This record gives sequence, structure tokens and C-alpha cells, in this order.
Amino acid sequence: MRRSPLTFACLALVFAACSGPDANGSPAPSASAQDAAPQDTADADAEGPATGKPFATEVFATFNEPWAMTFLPDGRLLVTQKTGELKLFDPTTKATGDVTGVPEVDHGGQGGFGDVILHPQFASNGIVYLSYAEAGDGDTRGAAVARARLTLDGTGGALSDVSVIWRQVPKVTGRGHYGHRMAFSPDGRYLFVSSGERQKFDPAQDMRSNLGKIVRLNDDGSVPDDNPFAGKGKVASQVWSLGHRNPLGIAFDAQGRLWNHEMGPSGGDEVNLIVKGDNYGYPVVSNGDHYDGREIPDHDTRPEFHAPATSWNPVISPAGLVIYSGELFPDWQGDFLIGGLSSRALVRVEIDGENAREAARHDMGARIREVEQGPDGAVWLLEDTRDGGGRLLKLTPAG
Ligand SMILES: [Ca+2]
Ligand SMILES: [Ca+2]
Repeated sequence: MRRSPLTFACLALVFAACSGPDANGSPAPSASAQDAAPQDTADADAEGPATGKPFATEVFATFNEPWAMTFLPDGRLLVTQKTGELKLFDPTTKATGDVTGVPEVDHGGQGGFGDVILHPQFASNGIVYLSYAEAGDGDTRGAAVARARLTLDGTGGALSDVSVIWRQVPKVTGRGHYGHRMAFSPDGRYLFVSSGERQKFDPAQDMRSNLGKIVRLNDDGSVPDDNPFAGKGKVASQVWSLGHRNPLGIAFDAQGRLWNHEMGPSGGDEVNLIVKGDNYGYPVVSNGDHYDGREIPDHDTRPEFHAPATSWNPVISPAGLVIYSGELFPDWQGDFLIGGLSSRALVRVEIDGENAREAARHDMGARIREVEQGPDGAVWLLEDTRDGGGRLLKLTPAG
């Protein structure tokens, strides 16, 4: 097939964007290059031979650097903007309001407002959890998790009793790999937080630090007595699993098993089944390699580290995760729906026991930051776009 010079230019742009050190992160020169190319011809055949998407897409709203969302019991949505705002969106009226009283965030690079989730008893206690990048002394920063009470009014709301219940230790320089996705265990007792290694590599294996870990806390931020490293030190006692890089998705399946996905370096994005106390190997092993070309031994060289259920090379840059359980897309039940940043896609992954495989990749034409399942089983996406262009999309079955 002959390619026009324009096609070559687009391919070159995509290649540069996908292979740079920020392909797996957000805003940076390469990310803005991707954002500047709304028509990626290289992505046009990402869906393979399928004649069309199995869903119809409706645009509901736009936000500025939206990062995460969660549905309230009344059907409205809380949406975080990385720039530091918490928004309340009503899908029935399409009105967007503000929630006041949010913590001050350190916005820049990959940092700012992160995740938002509800306490399992939100309907009775109004408690929400928010993660964000927090400034420290000097030029340092780290992820933090705040617990707060949300009071709603007609079009907006306010946070009160805001208390920080967890922080990354230590705070370090740089603005990447915060991770800071959150999920409650199905029994409603434990809060799991994914903590990225802040692009510092070795802390993922250092139990004096909670970087590059998944931590398990009680709902008030205290540490459960039966954590796998309880009694091994204040920070280590929080740790549920270690050896992670930048985990930007964490969720429980219908069997109560915890899964994550995380961005590999140059290659090696992963889906992992998270087992209490296990070590997932970063930066000792990875199915990718360092951006500077240095090799990282693959997982199969070191079986003592828990290997991924699946991995990608080239990367998809996973961000946001739901394990679908709705009625609208029966074929997707039990599947992982993953947002793709550099892949600009919605990626569906099927699980078979402890193995996983990509089943479909739907080109969305924009970096996808967040995936959520609505009360009726519709799938909602947030685009990762700045300058007010990050759209909220609702996917329903194609007619
Ligand atoms: Ca969410
Ligand atoms: Ca490798």
C-alpha cells in the first residue's frame, strides 16, 4: 500500500509520542504532540476487521483535564479535574456545579487532583475519598488521600471534616507516577490505594517507602493488624503488595479478587492479579525495558516475582479501570474495560482464571483517562484533554 507523506508524518508523530518517556504519562511535550493530532490515521485500523463499534457514543459534557469520576446513589457524577477542582455533574439536566472545600493540589506534570471514590456506606455517612498530589518541602511532592464529608445541594456541594489519612513516603522531586487510584474491598472494610514509584525505580522494592506499592488501610486510614507486613515497620505495615511501577487502575472482580493494571516503561504494560504479600518485580524485572535502551530482564527470568496476567508491547498506556457487571453489554460481563492514553482507545480485556488477554480495542480518537459503569449499565468515559476539551462520553449498545 502506498502511503502519502502526510500518513508518514502521522505515523512518525505517533511513534515518537509512543516511544518517549512520557508516552505512559500525561502532559509533557510528547503528550501535547498527541493531543495536537486529533486525526490519527495510524489508529484508523485499530479495531481490526470489525465493521463498526458495538456501541453508540454520546457527548454529555466537557471538563478541563478530567481525571476520575464516580457515580453517586442519586445518579449524579463526581468528576475530578487535575487542575484542582471537584465537579458535580447531573446527566439528566447536563448541568455542572462545583464542590467547595477541596484540598489544595500540586498541579503539574502528571500530578494534580486524582481519584474520587465513595465510602461503602456513603448513603448514610456521606464520606468520600480523594487522592491528589501534595506539595512538600523544597521541590518535593507526593500523593495523599483525604477523607471528607460531602454535603450536596441542588447543583453543587461542599466538603467538610477534611482529613488526610494517607501519604506517600517519602516525598520526592519530580511530577510523575503518583498512581493514587483507590478501591474498597467488596466487604466494605478495607481501602486499597495504588502508589506509583514516582519515577524513582528502586523504592518499589524498598520497604522503608510506600512508593511502588499497593497499600491496604482501614476506612479511617489506620492499618489493619492482618496486613502481610504488619509489625515490620510503620510504612511496611501498610503494604499489601510491592514491585509496582505506575498503577493507574485497581478493581475487585465478582469473585472478590483484586486486580490492577500498570504502565510499563518502554513496553511491558501489565494487568496483574494482586495477591497478598506478593512482589511484582519492578524494577528488577519487566517485559519492557528502560527508555534509555538499557534492558530490564523479562518476567520469565525471575519466577519468584509474580508475573503479569497479560502484558503489552507496544504499550497501550492504561488509565482507569472498571470490571463490567452491567446488563446493557451482556458480552462484556466480567471483562476489564481500560482507558488507553497513548493508544487513544477503550481496551477490553477478557479474564480466564488467572490469565488475561486483550479481546478488543476500540479507537476513541483521544486519550482515555477514566472508565466508569453507570447505574443502568452504560459505560462512561473521560477524555484526557486540557484547555476545557476533555469530554464526558456515554456508551450504549449500537442500534
Ligand atoms: Ca472511577
Ligand atoms: Ca524486558
